[in-house]
Parts: sequence; C-alpha cells; structure tokens
Amino acid sequence: MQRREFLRFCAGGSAGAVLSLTGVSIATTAAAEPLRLRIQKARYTINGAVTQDMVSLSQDQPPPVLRMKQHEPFVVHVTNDLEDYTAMHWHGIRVPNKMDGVPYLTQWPIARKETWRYAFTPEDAGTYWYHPHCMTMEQMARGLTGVLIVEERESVGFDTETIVNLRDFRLGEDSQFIKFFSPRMAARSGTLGTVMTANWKQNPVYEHQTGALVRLRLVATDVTRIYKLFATGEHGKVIAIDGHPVRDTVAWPTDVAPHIMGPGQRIELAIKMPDREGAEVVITHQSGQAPRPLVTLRSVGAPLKRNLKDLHTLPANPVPEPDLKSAEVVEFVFGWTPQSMKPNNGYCGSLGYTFWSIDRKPWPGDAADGTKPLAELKLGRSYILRLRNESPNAHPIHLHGLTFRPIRSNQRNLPSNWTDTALLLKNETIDIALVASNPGDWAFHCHVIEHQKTGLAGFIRVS
Ligand SMILES: [Cu+2]
Repeated sequence: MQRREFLRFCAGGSAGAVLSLTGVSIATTAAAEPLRLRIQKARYTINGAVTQDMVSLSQDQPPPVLRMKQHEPFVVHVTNDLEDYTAMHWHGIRVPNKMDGVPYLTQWPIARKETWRYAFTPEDAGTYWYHPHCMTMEQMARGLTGVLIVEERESVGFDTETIVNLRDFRLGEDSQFIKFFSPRMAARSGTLGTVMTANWKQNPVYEHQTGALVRLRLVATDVTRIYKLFATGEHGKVIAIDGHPVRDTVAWPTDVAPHIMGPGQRIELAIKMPDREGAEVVITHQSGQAPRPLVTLRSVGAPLKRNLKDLHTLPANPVPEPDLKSAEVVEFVFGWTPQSMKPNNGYCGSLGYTFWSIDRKPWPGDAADGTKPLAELKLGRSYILRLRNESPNAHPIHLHGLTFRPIRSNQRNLPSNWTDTALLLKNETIDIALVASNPGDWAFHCHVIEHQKTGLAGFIRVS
C-alpha cells in the first residue's frame, strides 16, 4: 500500500500527528504530563556475557514497567530511534481504535526519528503489557516487551509486590542472538528460546519481609513459549488472570496441575511469605525434563504477622456483561493453510512464509490491499465467538480492543474471568462471550509470533 492510499484509508490520519481520539477528550489528555519513550538499541548481560543488538527503551535496561491509574488519562510519546519501522500496542487495554498501535489497520508505521502520540484512559485495573506490532518478531525477540500496570483506585492491602516479565531469548553459547525461528518449527509449535529469563535475569531472587503479603504479577511476554507454572514453598491465592480479577475460585497451581499460560497471558498471585527467615517461594516452569526455577522470593528480617484473609477482594472491572440469550454465534476456525503465498507486510516485516490461516484463509499481510474483516459485529450487541482449533498445536488467540470471557470448552473447565487472550489447546474449541462495545477494526491473531506472521491473523470490525 502506498502512503497516499494509506492516508485515505485512515480517513485523515497523518504520520506522527495526533489522530482523532474516540472516547478520549483532548482537554483531559492535554492536562496529563506525557511520558516519553524512545525505542532504541540496547545491550545487557544475559547468561554471563553482554548480549548486543537488543531493543529496549534505554541503552542498558529492560523495558520499564509502565504504571497508570484506572480512569485517569495517560499520554505517551513514542519515538523511534531504530532503522526499522515500528508501532506500539497496549495489550489488553480497551483503548480507542486509533490508539491501538496496529500498523495499516489503525495507524501508519512509525519511521526512524518519528514520534507517535498515544493517549487513552484505562477503564480496567490490572496487569497488562506493551510491545511493538510492526517488525514484531525482530523487535520483540530482541527484548521490546514490557509490563503495564493499571492501579486500582484503592489499596487492596498488600505489603509489597513483585512484577515479573517472563520471556526467553534465542542466544548462542556466546550470548549473541541466533536466528529467531526456523520454518520447520514455525509450521508447528513455534521456535523456543534458548535462555529462559525473568526480568532479563535467570532465576532472580527478590527479598520480602518474613511473613509479608506479596502481590506477584507474572506476565508471559515471550514470542513462543507456553508456560506451565507452579509455586513451591508456600500456598497462596490466585487473584487475577489476564488482568482481571478471578470470578470463581481458581485452584492453586501445583507441579501436577500447573497453570498453563500462553504468550500474552498473565497471572496474579497473592502470597504470604514463609514465616521462617531465609525460606523461599520458587515460581517454577514444569517442563518435560526437569522443572525450571524462574523466579525466587525469599523471606528476610523480622516476621510480620500477616494473613491472606487481611486482603480485600480485588474490585471487578467495568466490563459489559454479554446477554447470552440474545447473543449471535460467530464461528472461526484456526489451522494450517493449503495456500502458499508471499504476504505483503509493507514496512512491518514478513517471515517470508505462509503456514497458518483463520477460516482457511491466510492473512495476506498487514499492508495488503482490500483486506476484509473476518466478521462484522454491531456496536453494543452481544456475541458468542466460537473459536475452533483444527490443528495439533496450541494457539493463544488475542483480540484487541474488546474484553471477553470463556463460557465453554470442549475439553476442560476454564476460569470464567474476563480476558483478552484465549489459549486454544490441540483440537480445542472455546466459546467466548462479549459485548461489541468498542467501535473500530480490531486485530485478531495468534500470539505465537511465528504463527501470526505466517498467516494466523486478521481483524474484526465493530461498527
Ligand atoms: Cu498460533
């Protein structure tokens, strides 16, 4: 697509300028102090040596945790210091469509030295994250994935918290990047990283006062890995999944029944630190060979006499409840594609292959002309989206701009909390329910980036 055509397509938007702010008043956003982020090359010591050619928001640190307050305007200016184009997406936040950061669908890619202004008011508190939606594989694999916290209006009663960005890096013996994917694995479960990290470190230890109440926020920002998480050393409570408070009691994850969390998903645990100084709680990944410790919490100092019962319940977020009686069912099927084609991703990078599809049509590319929505939903109506995986591989299916909840699976009992990402296991069908409450063209894709970038992507229109 040419720049001229794109501008027409965007109905008056222009590169580097402020687009119309649906649902956000200019007056309120202008009053907020803008945050300035600069996407740039970085280096960091991973696995004993300095990894070069990373991508972050400073030259020597992981992307920072962004904090904002529920119902308060947030403004950020994102500047691109890379050679490649970029665009920033706020995963799980119900933003106005123009603020969603999806190139060609909601904005023009951000060129080198350009700045793009994003402004939105988060409606929902919880744990979310941010990442580029252009040159996605290249920039995410090099490090550009960060945690975004929307704080509740009132304290829930924790003494302290630990925020953990879980992800792999694909590094060789010398700690330098190796090829991000292989076509063979892209056509299957995806290519795993070689070094598992938490906040870019291997099994970091965070100290908390003995017996304290800790809010532990775990965020899976990896491009491929499906985590199977459990905690050793102490019991606690699952309080939120994918940003939103749990609606029913979710079992504490154990080594035999770990919490399965795909790329893009999050879990929040309330943990009471062990009453004995020096005792540890270890968040562990259950893998085929040996369980892998990811992050450790250690009790230090004089014991606080705290109890999980001291915590307030997390307040529910104001997500509209779908009317299941009147909801129309819309079906989608996710699987391989019989069609081989070269996708047109414009300035946003192609892996050069097509392996996957939605409704048996591979995504023709971010910048392809005449792409049509997979479905058109009427603003304000309730829908059940039937998501059917006809492949043997798992797909974390992410819908932008709208929040939904699973209502049934053909394989298992799912927690019914609100979410933005449904992890479809092998041959699983999950029905999700939502109100089409946010107008716009919303990206709808697998969050295994190799799957997304080789066809398993599309968009849903709400109008
Ligand atoms: Cu997938």
